[in-house]
Amino acid sequence: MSNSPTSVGSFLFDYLHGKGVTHVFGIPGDFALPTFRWLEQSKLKIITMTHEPSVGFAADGYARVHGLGVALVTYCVGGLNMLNSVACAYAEKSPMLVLSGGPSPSDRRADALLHHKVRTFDTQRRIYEEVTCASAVLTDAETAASEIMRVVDEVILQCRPGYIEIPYDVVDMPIKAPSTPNRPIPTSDPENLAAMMEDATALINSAKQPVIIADIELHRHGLTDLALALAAKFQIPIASTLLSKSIISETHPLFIGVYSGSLSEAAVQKYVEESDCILMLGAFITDVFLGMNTAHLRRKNTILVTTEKARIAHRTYEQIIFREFLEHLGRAAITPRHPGNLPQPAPPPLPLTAAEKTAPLSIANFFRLLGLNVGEQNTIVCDTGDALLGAMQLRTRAPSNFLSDAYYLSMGFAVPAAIGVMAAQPDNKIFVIVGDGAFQMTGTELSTAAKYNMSPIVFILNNDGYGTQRHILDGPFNEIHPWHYTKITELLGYGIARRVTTNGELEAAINEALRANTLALIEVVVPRSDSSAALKRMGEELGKLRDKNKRG
Ligand SMILES: Cc1ncc(C[n+]2csc(CCOP(=O)(O)OP(=O)(O)O)c2C)c(N)n1
Ligand SMILES: [Mg+2]
Repeated sequence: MSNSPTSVGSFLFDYLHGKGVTHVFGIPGDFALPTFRWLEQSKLKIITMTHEPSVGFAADGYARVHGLGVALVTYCVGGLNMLNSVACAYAEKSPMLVLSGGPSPSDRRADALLHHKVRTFDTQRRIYEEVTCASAVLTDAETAASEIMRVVDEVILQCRPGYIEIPYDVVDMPIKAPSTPNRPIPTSDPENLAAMMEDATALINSAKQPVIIADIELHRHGLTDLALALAAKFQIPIASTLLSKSIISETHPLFIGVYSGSLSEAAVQKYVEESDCILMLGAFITDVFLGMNTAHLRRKNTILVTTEKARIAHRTYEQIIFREFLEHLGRAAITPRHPGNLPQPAPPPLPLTAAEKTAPLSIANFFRLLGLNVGEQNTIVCDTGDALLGAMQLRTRAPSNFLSDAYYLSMGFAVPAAIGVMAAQPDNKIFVIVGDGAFQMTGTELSTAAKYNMSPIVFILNNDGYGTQRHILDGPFNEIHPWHYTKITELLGYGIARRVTTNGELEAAINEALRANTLALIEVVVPRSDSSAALKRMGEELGKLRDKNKRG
């Protein structure tokens, strides 16, 4: 791609194609239509959706399993509508690119009162600055190609969203495609890295029970295999977090379970919190990581390394490149461990007994039956609420086949994110787990599954309202209108739907859904008072915290 005549639009989509992008998610509008035309003529496929928040979640879901997701929307009404989804991608480090149509340079000069304009022509870009790592408005065709490359490369490097606004006329302008610059690869400060390796080796070698918490940055930056190799070499057990669940195969012999403070299984919490050397690799130390601040971790026992931070106990090390740290640690003089009896996170689920088949459903049995049916070709996309907390105990079968917005925790993530996952993994059967409340936010995006003949299995956990909120503070505000969820397939004219209230009915519905070559929606009715063990623990811990605060 060098110095050949092209146009801004053609260059943009060729460049994205070269970065491995196969699909773009979007909704058109007049400012974006010319860009849509270039997209349609490119090698990329278009998936048009029903609502911009869903476009953002779809691009994010695609990015989480494929790398670099792209959303194309129109100016302000589209871009600003999508903001929450982009904020989610920013908070959870997902590499997505926002392309927005925009006014032309001559509109800007005339200061016209153009439709969709909010306050100034730059309002949308300025708002996006808070949720992106790089942005550009392509008002000048001469610099458009280098600006596109700068933003896209930064998104890939930082794994955070980027923003490119494309004026509706500039996109058609002819340009010469520049040659792709070679970016220097950043390196660590050698002395700091040597000092850190010495301190890390000493702490690990002196520890009785080292443990690795493998968090999401490993996955985002393609470093999971390096972490896994050093864990295997030195026989150090590994936990994941809610956000990184399944990046390490949950059937790996060194895997001990999902850690999230007191929300974890007791044995996992005990193992991690009794450890005298916790290697937090790529960790976001958020309140969710800390089990809603119920964790008991002592900083003197921790090694924290991310793309942004390197710290051992109370000492920080400047300019340490995460990849180099992992490579060096893998070669360090560390004595391999004999970890002995490790916590067994989730025992293999037992099939239903005859008596259990007619019993009413519970959240625990929903996850048990799911566990019996999840295979290597299934990717699970989870929404916020008990869908997520209950899934903590679910043992997945293949690496990186579980995703959720487990830190930003925006409801409405799962159904549209699954659209992105299905575009990226057409051969996998996708399971969506979503609460009734969250489904009411973006569930109608199943329209897009119908439009593109996708066949997910969507489990709506119907506990008659905002169950999670009820554990924190109950009131009439946690009630929702009870929908006839199974009517949605009728509305769409696509798919099959079942409402199940017993274990046996759920088992039959799952079997039917696995065979169906279409969308299968299963409304799983559970008692209002029921919840997963993790949600019960969260309610108890929050209650204790409230009592403590009341006592002052
Ligand atoms: C977009 C958004 N709005 C509000 C919330 C606050 N919130 C967190 S959980 C929850 C209730 C979720 O209800 P549902 O999807 O039915 O799941 P359940 O808690 O019942 O398992 C709410 C309102 C949120 N996380 N995201
Ligand atoms: Mg609910």
